[in-house]
Amino acid sequence: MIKIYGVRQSRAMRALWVAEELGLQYEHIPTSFSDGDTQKKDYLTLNPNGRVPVLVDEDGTVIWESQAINIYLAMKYDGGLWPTSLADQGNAVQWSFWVMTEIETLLLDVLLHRRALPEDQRDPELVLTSLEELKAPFSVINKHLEDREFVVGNSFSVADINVASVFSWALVSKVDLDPYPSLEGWLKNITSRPKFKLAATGKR
Ligand SMILES: N[C@@H](CCC(=O)N[C@@H](CS)C(=O)NCC(=O)O)C(=O)O
Repeated sequence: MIKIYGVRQSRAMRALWVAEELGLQYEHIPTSFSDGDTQKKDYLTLNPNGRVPVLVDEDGTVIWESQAINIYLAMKYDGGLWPTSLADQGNAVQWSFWVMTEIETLLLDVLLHRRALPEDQRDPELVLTSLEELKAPFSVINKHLEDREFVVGNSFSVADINVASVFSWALVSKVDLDPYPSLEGWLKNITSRPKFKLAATGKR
């Protein structure tokens, strides 16, 4: 059976979301990254980076990097998450790289320093500079979504999951999305899917 390693309060949630959307049978192994589980010898043979998530497919294929796992699952398992045209497939990869390189680190700083870290370890200046830097890429996707319902093509795909799973940190950290109404509307729509909630909370 497919195995997905990583607590759901981590980037493993992304892989759980795809697995749920595809209706896959899988085993969730809630490996924690805060109590040393990811540094154990057996785990490091799966992912030498010592991070979650990791996917072990039923044929033994091992994939790490959350967005790569999602693309792999969408490509392999029929469920409509992998776009059909080569152009849309290329764009799905493009937006997945984009969200990781242009958005993720900055938004993680906002999440950590506005919400996740203990108050005495937070740096409000870093939040302000990160939010400033995010204005340009936020405007890029806001414009892209002005005349479309989904990130790629005309239907929900792995591109929506990969981009929304990073942008969901903006919701948790209460980033003001009013200046980006298309982004905000799309994000609310995608994160209102029952399988998003199930992957994030474990509750139906
Ligand atoms: N780029 C990687 C990042 C993975 C990552 O940093 N995961 C965190 C949890 S969300 C982790 O395992 N951290 C453990 C550590 O840094 O030691 C991905 O998207 O899969």
